[in-house]
Amino acid sequence: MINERVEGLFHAVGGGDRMASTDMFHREEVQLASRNRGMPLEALKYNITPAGMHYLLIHFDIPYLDADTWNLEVGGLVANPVSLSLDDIKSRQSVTMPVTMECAGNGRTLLEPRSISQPWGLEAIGTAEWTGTPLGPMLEDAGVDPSAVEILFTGQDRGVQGNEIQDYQRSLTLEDASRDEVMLVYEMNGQPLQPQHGFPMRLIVPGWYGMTSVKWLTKIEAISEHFDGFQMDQTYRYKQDADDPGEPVDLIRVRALMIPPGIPDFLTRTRLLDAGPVALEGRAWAGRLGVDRVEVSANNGESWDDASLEEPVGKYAWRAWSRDWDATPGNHILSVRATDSKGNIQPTDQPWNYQGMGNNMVHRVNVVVR
Ligand SMILES: Nc1nc2c(c(=O)[nH]1)N[C@H]1C(S)=C(S)[C@@H](COP(=O)(O)O)O[C@H]1N2
Ligand SMILES: [Mo]
Repeated sequence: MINERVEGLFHAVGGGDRMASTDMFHREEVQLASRNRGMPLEALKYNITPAGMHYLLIHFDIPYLDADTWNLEVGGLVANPVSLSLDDIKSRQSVTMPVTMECAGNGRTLLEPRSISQPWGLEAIGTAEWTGTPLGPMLEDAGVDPSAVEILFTGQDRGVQGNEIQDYQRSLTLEDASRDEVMLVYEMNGQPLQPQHGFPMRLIVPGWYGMTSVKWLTKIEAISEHFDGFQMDQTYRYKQDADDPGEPVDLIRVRALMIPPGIPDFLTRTRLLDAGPVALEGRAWAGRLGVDRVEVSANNGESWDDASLEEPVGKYAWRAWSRDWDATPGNHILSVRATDSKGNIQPTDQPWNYQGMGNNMVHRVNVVVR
């Protein structure tokens, strides 16, 4: 379908100023938060996140799709355009891979000021075991023309964002789309995809922030130029202000999260612990890279101690970390930070940007010990 500009149809509570800088949340943000749940951080306990605890991010509506009539068009600059049924795709080579997926907006509400959008704390994360077929061999069978530079992925969902009526679409360079780990998947944790996770089929691009893994996939096209659609060139950009074209948001940045220790206070979620030894634990990941180091601080970052690491759950999945702490009575700020295999370390200060993307600032947890 055609994309179309529409001006002045919708009026957001945030008005023209799409930033907020207090703990007051707009109704629109709360509305998005109840549609797009996060993974409760206690679920960091699992190697593979149970499907019902994995985070969700859906821009428009969840389309109602019938697997019997659904098909996938593979076309554009290819020698052999095809229309594939779900059975056609299931009859191809099958792979199962654990992948840690994170929304690019994870950590957005911790930025000051924050961009008005899906108001994530730190829960836009999950690791699922995805089953499907590698995309590369399918592109080979289609016979992608040498003049093609990108592969464009179109989802069935349609809506309005930034005054533009659009299908949800993202592209990858031919090189990125052809990497071994890129898959078209029809199962999550051994079950058919749930409607909200892209039934009957979605793309999974390990190592990239989640926006690239297009759900409810209906079309794959080889194209001769960079795709400049809304979800590529208007949003998912590291921008400093509204007019800055910015740089594209792409690979997942290194991050560690802690399972909140002790028990929570219902409203504030501040943790209550008894004095004595506490086993602090959590998970760390770095997208396409490995996690080389995780450190924990019990004095708000004045000093850091190395945590021990378990083997990663998969090449593109998180690894568990743990460190014992001797809790003393009083209020403490616990912190955790990770370093990736290229030496990138999580920042102590916010890596602020206009859209609230890629905020991998260290995780801090307030605890009260008695
Ligand atoms: N078609 C379509 N695909 C989509 C989206 C969407 O809104 N529509 N959201 C993207 C974003 S921003 C993220 S973070 C992931 C979330 O995948 P999940 O809901 O299965 O965790 O899906 C991506 N794929
Ligand atoms: Mo996302």
